[in-house]
Amino acid sequence: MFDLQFPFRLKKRRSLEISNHMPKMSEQYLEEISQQFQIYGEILHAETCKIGHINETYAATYDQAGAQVRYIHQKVNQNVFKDAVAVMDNLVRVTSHLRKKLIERGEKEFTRKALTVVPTRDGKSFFQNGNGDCWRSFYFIEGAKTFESAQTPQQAFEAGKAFGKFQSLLADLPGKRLHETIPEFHNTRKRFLTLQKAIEEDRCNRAKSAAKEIQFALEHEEIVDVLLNALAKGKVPERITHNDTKFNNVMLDQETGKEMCVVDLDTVMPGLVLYDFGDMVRTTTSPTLEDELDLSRVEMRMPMFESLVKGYLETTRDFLLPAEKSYLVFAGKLITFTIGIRFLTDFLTGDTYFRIHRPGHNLDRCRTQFSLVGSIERQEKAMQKLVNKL
Ligand code: GN1
Ligand code: MG
Repeated sequence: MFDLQFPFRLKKRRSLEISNHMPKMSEQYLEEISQQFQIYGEILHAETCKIGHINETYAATYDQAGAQVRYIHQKVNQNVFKDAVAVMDNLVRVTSHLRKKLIERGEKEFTRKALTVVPTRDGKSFFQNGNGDCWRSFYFIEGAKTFESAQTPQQAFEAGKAFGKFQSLLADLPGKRLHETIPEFHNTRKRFLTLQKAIEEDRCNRAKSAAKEIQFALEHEEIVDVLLNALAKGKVPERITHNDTKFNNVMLDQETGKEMCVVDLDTVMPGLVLYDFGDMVRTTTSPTLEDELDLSRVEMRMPMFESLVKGYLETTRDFLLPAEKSYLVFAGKLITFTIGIRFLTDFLTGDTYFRIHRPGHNLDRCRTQFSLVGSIERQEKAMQKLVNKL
C-alpha cells in the first residue's frame, strides 16, 4: 500500500517542548505517537494547529541529521468519524491516486500538491493507542499557508481552481465506491428534520434565545429538497467530492499565492459537486470569519464570486454538466443555509459537535451564516446572470 520504508531509528530524545496551550493529555499522546510512525530523527517541539472544529492537529518538528523537518500529527475525532478504518481507507486511496495523477501530469512538486500519509512502523496508515484513539501523520507542506477568509479575488480564484482540480483528478479513481465516512452528510432534509426535533425537545432550554434564527430556518424549508430531488431524478450525478471545501482547507503557495494543496480529506466521498461549490461560496465571498459578530460586515461580494466561479470553471469545464452549472448559485445559498442550521442545532442540543470557544459560539456562527444567506438572496439574480454568461 505504501512505497515508503523505515530505515531509521529514533535517536534518544530530549524532553519534548510543546507550545500553544496544548492539553496535558495530548502532550503525553504526542510523545507516544511520535515514536509510532516511520519518521527518522528526534522530535524537538510541536505546536497545536488551530484549524477546524473537529480533529486535533499538531505540527511537530524533528531533527533529521541536523535538518529540521516538520510533520503533521492528527487525532481523528471518532465521535464524528465513527469508522476510522473507513476514513483511512478512503484517505490512502485518494492521496495515492492524486499523487499518481500529478506525477503523470509531470508535476515536479507532487509532494507539495497532495497530502502524503506517513505510515506507522508496522506499515499501517494510522496508529491506534490503548484508549482506541486514532492518530495519523502527514508530511508537512512547507512554504504554503491557509487563510481563514479570502482577502482578494485572486485568492477566491485559486480556491475555485484548487477544489475543481481536486474533483477532476479524482474523477477516474479506480476501485469500489468510496466509503461514506459520515452517512447522509449533505442530506439537507435530514439536517432540517434534526433541527426540528432539537427545537421541539429544546433540551437545553435555549430555543427562546434563538427565536429569530429558528424562524428564519423554518421559513426556508422549501429550499431543502431541491438538490436532493435533482439527484433523485438523475438531473445531476453523484461524483467524488471533497465535502468540506472551506477556504481554509486549501493551502496557497506563500510566494506566488497560487493554489498548492487541498487538505482535510476525511469527508472525501460520493457527493454532489454542488455541495463543494456551495461551501466555497460560503467561505470565500464574505470578508468576515464564520463567527463574525458584526453582521453588517457579512456580505456576498460579487467580484469574489466572479473570480471563484471562473477559477472553478477553469478546472471543471471538461466534465461539468449544464445542469450542474445551472445550480451553482443556488448551491451557495443552500450550503450556507445548511451549515447555519447545523450550527443552530448544535447550539440547541448543547454544543456537542462543533468545538466552541465561548458560550453562544454556535449561535453566533449560525447568525453569520443566515446573514450571508440573506446577502446571497438579495443578489441571487445578478449572480445567476453572471454564471450564465460564463
Ligand atoms: C467542520 O473541522 P472543519 O472545520 O474542517 C465540519 C464541516 C463544516 C465546518 C464549518 C466533519 O469542518 O462540515 O462545514 O466545520 N466538518 C464535519 O466550519 O462535520
Ligand atoms: Mg473538515
